Amino acid sequence: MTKIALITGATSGIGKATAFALAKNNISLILCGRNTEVLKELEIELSKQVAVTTLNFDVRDKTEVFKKIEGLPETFKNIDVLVNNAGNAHGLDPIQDGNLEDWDSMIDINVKGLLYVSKAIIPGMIERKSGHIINIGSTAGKEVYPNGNVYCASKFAVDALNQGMRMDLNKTGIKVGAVNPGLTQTAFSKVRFKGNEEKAEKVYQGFEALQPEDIADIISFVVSRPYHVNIADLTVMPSAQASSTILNKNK
Ligand code: 8X3
Repeated sequence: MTKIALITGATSGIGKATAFALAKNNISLILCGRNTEVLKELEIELSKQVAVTTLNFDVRDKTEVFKKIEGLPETFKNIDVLVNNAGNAHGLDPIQDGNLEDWDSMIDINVKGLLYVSKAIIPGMIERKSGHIINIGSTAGKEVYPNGNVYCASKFAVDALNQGMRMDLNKTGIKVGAVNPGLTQTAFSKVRFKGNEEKAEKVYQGFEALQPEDIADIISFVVSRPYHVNIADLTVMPSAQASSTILNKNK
Protein backbone atom coordinates (compact mmCIF):
# COMPACT_ATOMS: atom_id res chain seq x y z
CA MET A 1 0.00 0.00 0.00
CA THR A 2 1.15 3.52 -0.71
CA LYS A 3 2.64 5.22 2.31
CA ILE A 4 1.55 8.69 3.45
CA ALA A 5 4.08 11.22 4.75
CA LEU A 6 3.42 14.54 6.48
CA ILE A 7 6.22 17.08 6.15
CA THR A 8 6.34 20.31 8.15
CA GLY A 9 8.17 23.28 6.68
CA ALA A 10 7.53 21.79 3.26
CA THR A 11 7.59 25.05 1.29
CA SER A 12 11.36 25.49 1.14
CA GLY A 13 14.80 24.02 1.76
CA ILE A 14 15.09 20.52 3.15
CA GLY A 15 11.31 20.13 3.55
CA LYS A 16 10.59 20.95 -0.08
CA ALA A 17 13.42 18.76 -1.38
CA THR A 18 12.12 15.93 0.82
CA ALA A 19 8.67 16.27 -0.72
CA PHE A 20 10.18 15.72 -4.19
CA ALA A 21 12.38 12.84 -3.00
CA LEU A 22 9.48 11.02 -1.33
CA ALA A 23 7.19 11.60 -4.33
CA LYS A 24 9.81 9.87 -6.46
CA ASN A 25 9.39 6.87 -4.16
CA ASN A 26 5.64 6.97 -4.69
CA ILE A 27 4.82 8.22 -1.18
CA SER A 28 1.64 10.32 -0.86
CA LEU A 29 2.22 13.71 0.67
CA ILE A 30 0.70 16.06 3.22
CA LEU A 31 2.63 19.28 2.79
CA CYS A 32 2.50 21.73 5.69
CA GLY A 33 3.67 25.31 5.77
CA ARG A 34 2.79 28.94 6.25
CA ASN A 35 2.96 30.08 2.62
CA THR A 36 -0.34 29.15 0.93
CA GLU A 37 0.84 30.22 -2.51
CA VAL A 38 3.91 27.98 -2.46
CA LEU A 39 1.85 25.14 -0.97
CA LYS A 40 -0.56 25.44 -3.91
CA GLU A 41 2.29 25.47 -6.45
CA LEU A 42 3.86 22.39 -4.89
CA GLU A 43 0.52 20.61 -4.80
CA ILE A 44 -0.01 21.23 -8.53
CA GLU A 45 3.53 20.11 -9.38
CA LEU A 46 3.72 17.02 -7.17
CA SER A 47 0.15 15.85 -7.89
CA LYS A 48 1.47 14.77 -11.27
CA GLN A 49 3.34 12.01 -9.41
CA VAL A 50 1.46 11.17 -6.21
CA ALA A 51 -1.62 12.07 -4.15
CA VAL A 52 -1.00 15.40 -2.41
CA THR A 53 -2.86 17.55 0.07
CA THR A 54 -1.71 20.67 1.87
CA LEU A 55 -2.21 22.08 5.36
CA ASN A 56 -1.65 25.73 6.01
CA PHE A 57 -0.61 26.39 9.61
CA ASP A 58 2.13 27.88 11.73
CA VAL A 59 3.55 25.15 14.00
CA ARG A 60 3.52 27.71 16.85
CA ASP A 61 -0.26 27.85 16.81
CA LYS A 62 -1.35 24.75 18.72
CA THR A 63 -5.07 25.26 18.08
CA GLU A 64 -4.49 25.42 14.33
CA VAL A 65 -2.05 22.48 14.38
CA PHE A 66 -4.65 20.18 15.96
CA LYS A 67 -7.59 21.56 13.97
CA LYS A 68 -5.86 21.17 10.61
CA ILE A 69 -4.45 17.71 11.29
CA GLU A 70 -7.77 16.44 12.70
CA GLY A 71 -9.53 17.87 9.62
CA LEU A 72 -7.46 15.89 7.12
CA PRO A 73 -9.54 14.09 4.48
CA GLU A 74 -10.13 10.40 5.27
CA THR A 75 -7.75 9.27 2.54
CA PHE A 76 -4.88 11.14 4.22
CA LYS A 77 -5.65 10.35 7.85
CA ASN A 78 -3.44 7.28 8.24
CA ILE A 79 -0.08 8.99 8.35
CA ASP A 80 2.84 6.55 8.10
CA VAL A 81 5.74 9.00 8.18
CA LEU A 82 6.07 12.30 10.02
CA VAL A 83 9.01 14.48 9.03
CA ASN A 84 9.42 17.12 11.74
CA ASN A 85 11.35 19.52 9.59
CA ALA A 86 10.01 23.03 10.37
CA GLY A 87 12.72 24.99 12.12
CA ASN A 88 14.63 28.22 11.95
CA ALA A 89 17.46 30.21 13.44
CA HIS A 90 16.87 33.82 14.39
CA GLY A 91 19.96 35.90 15.06
CA LEU A 92 23.55 34.97 15.87
CA ASP A 93 24.29 37.13 18.88
CA PRO A 94 26.19 36.66 22.12
CA ILE A 95 23.78 35.67 24.88
CA GLN A 96 24.03 39.10 26.54
CA ASP A 97 22.80 40.78 23.34
CA GLY A 98 20.12 38.21 22.48
CA ASN A 99 16.74 39.39 21.32
CA LEU A 100 13.75 38.07 23.28
CA GLU A 101 11.54 37.73 20.18
CA ASP A 102 14.27 35.69 18.49
CA TRP A 103 14.51 33.40 21.51
CA ASP A 104 10.72 32.94 21.60
CA SER A 105 10.60 32.15 17.89
CA MET A 106 13.32 29.51 18.03
CA ILE A 107 11.95 27.78 21.09
CA ASP A 108 8.33 28.05 19.90
CA ILE A 109 9.02 26.76 16.37
CA ASN A 110 11.90 24.32 16.84
CA VAL A 111 10.81 22.77 20.13
CA LYS A 112 7.16 23.46 20.93
CA GLY A 113 6.04 23.28 17.29
CA LEU A 114 7.68 19.89 16.88
CA LEU A 115 5.90 18.72 20.04
CA TYR A 116 2.45 19.99 18.96
CA VAL A 117 2.62 18.34 15.54
CA SER A 118 3.91 15.07 17.04
CA LYS A 119 1.19 15.09 19.70
CA ALA A 120 -1.47 15.51 17.01
CA ILE A 121 -0.16 12.58 14.96
CA ILE A 122 1.11 10.02 17.49
CA PRO A 123 -2.33 8.77 18.71
CA GLY A 124 -3.28 7.58 15.20
CA MET A 125 0.07 5.86 14.81
CA ILE A 126 -0.40 4.13 18.18
CA GLU A 127 -3.86 2.96 17.12
CA ARG A 128 -2.47 1.50 13.92
CA LYS A 129 0.60 0.14 15.78
CA SER A 130 2.90 1.56 13.16
CA GLY A 131 4.52 4.81 12.16
CA HIS A 132 7.84 6.49 11.63
CA ILE A 133 8.86 9.87 13.04
CA ILE A 134 11.91 11.57 11.60
CA ASN A 135 13.10 14.58 13.56
CA ILE A 136 15.33 17.03 11.73
CA GLY A 137 17.95 18.07 14.26
CA SER A 138 21.28 19.71 13.50
CA THR A 139 24.98 19.50 14.16
CA ALA A 140 24.06 22.47 16.38
CA GLY A 141 22.14 19.97 18.52
CA LYS A 142 25.29 17.96 19.08
CA GLU A 143 27.82 20.71 19.69
CA VAL A 144 27.31 24.35 20.69
CA TYR A 145 29.10 27.11 18.78
CA PRO A 146 29.82 30.72 19.82
CA ASN A 147 26.72 32.94 19.50
CA GLY A 148 24.62 29.87 18.69
CA ASN A 149 23.34 29.74 22.31
CA VAL A 150 19.53 29.57 22.02
CA TYR A 151 19.45 28.05 18.53
CA CYS A 152 21.81 25.32 19.72
CA ALA A 153 19.71 24.84 22.86
CA SER A 154 16.60 24.38 20.71
CA LYS A 155 18.38 21.75 18.61
CA PHE A 156 19.79 20.03 21.72
CA ALA A 157 16.13 19.84 22.79
CA VAL A 158 15.29 18.16 19.48
CA ASP A 159 18.05 15.63 20.19
CA ALA A 160 16.63 14.99 23.67
CA LEU A 161 13.09 14.68 22.32
CA ASN A 162 14.27 12.31 19.62
CA GLN A 163 15.77 10.02 22.27
CA GLY A 164 12.80 10.43 24.62
CA MET A 165 10.22 9.74 21.90
CA ARG A 166 12.11 6.65 20.79
CA MET A 167 12.09 5.29 24.35
CA ASP A 168 8.48 6.11 25.14
CA LEU A 169 7.13 4.90 21.81
CA ASN A 170 9.31 1.80 21.66
CA LYS A 171 6.50 -0.53 22.73
CA THR A 172 3.95 1.00 20.36
CA GLY A 173 5.53 -0.03 17.08
CA ILE A 174 6.48 3.53 16.12
CA LYS A 175 10.05 4.08 14.92
CA VAL A 176 11.75 7.36 15.86
CA GLY A 177 15.00 8.71 14.47
CA ALA A 178 16.82 11.95 13.71
CA VAL A 179 18.76 13.34 10.79
CA ASN A 180 21.15 16.08 11.89
CA PRO A 181 22.46 18.21 9.02
CA GLY A 182 25.49 20.45 9.17
CA LEU A 183 25.93 23.45 6.88
CA THR A 184 23.20 23.16 4.27
CA GLN A 185 22.60 25.85 1.68
CA THR A 186 18.99 26.91 2.18
CA ALA A 187 17.14 30.04 3.26
CA PHE A 188 18.35 29.14 6.79
CA SER A 189 21.03 31.84 6.95
CA LYS A 190 18.85 34.43 5.23
CA VAL A 191 16.26 33.91 7.94
CA ARG A 192 18.94 33.91 10.65
CA PHE A 193 20.33 37.23 9.38
CA LYS A 194 16.87 38.71 8.80
CA GLY A 195 17.08 39.03 5.05
CA ASN A 196 20.71 40.20 4.83
CA GLU A 197 21.67 38.32 1.66
CA GLU A 198 25.33 39.29 1.77
CA LYS A 199 25.82 37.93 5.28
CA ALA A 200 23.78 34.84 4.44
CA GLU A 201 25.70 34.03 1.27
CA LYS A 202 29.03 34.35 3.05
CA VAL A 203 28.16 31.42 5.30
CA TYR A 204 28.26 29.05 2.31
CA GLN A 205 31.21 30.56 0.45
CA GLY A 206 34.66 28.99 0.10
CA PHE A 207 33.57 25.36 0.42
CA GLU A 208 30.98 23.03 -1.01
CA ALA A 209 27.97 23.17 1.30
CA LEU A 210 25.35 20.46 1.54
CA GLN A 211 22.33 21.04 -0.69
CA PRO A 212 18.77 20.37 0.50
CA GLU A 213 18.62 17.49 -2.02
CA ASP A 214 21.57 15.80 -0.27
CA ILE A 215 19.59 15.65 2.96
CA ALA A 216 16.33 14.75 1.18
CA ASP A 217 18.10 11.78 -0.40
CA ILE A 218 19.14 10.58 3.04
CA ILE A 219 15.64 11.07 4.45
CA SER A 220 14.30 9.06 1.55
CA PHE A 221 16.82 6.29 2.38
CA VAL A 222 15.81 6.40 6.06
CA VAL A 223 12.11 6.11 5.14
CA SER A 224 12.68 3.21 2.77
CA ARG A 225 14.47 0.89 5.24
CA PRO A 226 12.60 -2.29 6.18
CA TYR A 227 10.53 -2.10 9.35
CA HIS A 228 13.16 -3.82 11.55
CA VAL A 229 15.81 -1.21 10.62
CA ASN A 230 15.61 2.14 12.43
CA ILE A 231 18.17 4.82 11.66
CA ALA A 232 18.12 6.30 15.13
CA ASP A 233 20.50 9.22 14.86
CA LEU A 234 22.40 10.31 11.81
CA THR A 235 24.71 13.33 11.48
CA VAL A 236 25.65 14.63 8.04
CA MET A 237 28.20 17.33 7.28
CA PRO A 238 29.74 18.74 4.13
CA SER A 239 33.16 17.11 3.67
CA ALA A 240 34.76 20.47 4.40
CA GLN A 241 33.15 20.58 7.86
CA ALA A 242 34.55 18.66 10.84
CA SER A 243 32.45 20.04 13.69
CA SER A 244 30.21 22.99 14.55
CA THR A 245 33.33 25.16 14.71
CA ILE A 246 35.82 23.56 12.31
CA LEU A 247 35.31 24.31 8.62
CA ASN A 248 37.91 24.15 5.88
CA LYS A 249 36.96 27.19 3.85
CA ASN A 250 39.50 26.37 1.12
CA LYS A 251 37.70 23.22 0.08
C1 8X3 B 1 22.15 24.26 10.77
C2 8X3 B 1 23.59 24.00 10.99
O1 8X3 B 1 25.83 25.00 11.74
O2 8X3 B 1 24.31 26.48 10.59
O3 8X3 B 1 21.36 23.78 11.79
O4 8X3 B 1 23.86 25.78 12.86
S1 8X3 B 1 24.41 25.38 11.58
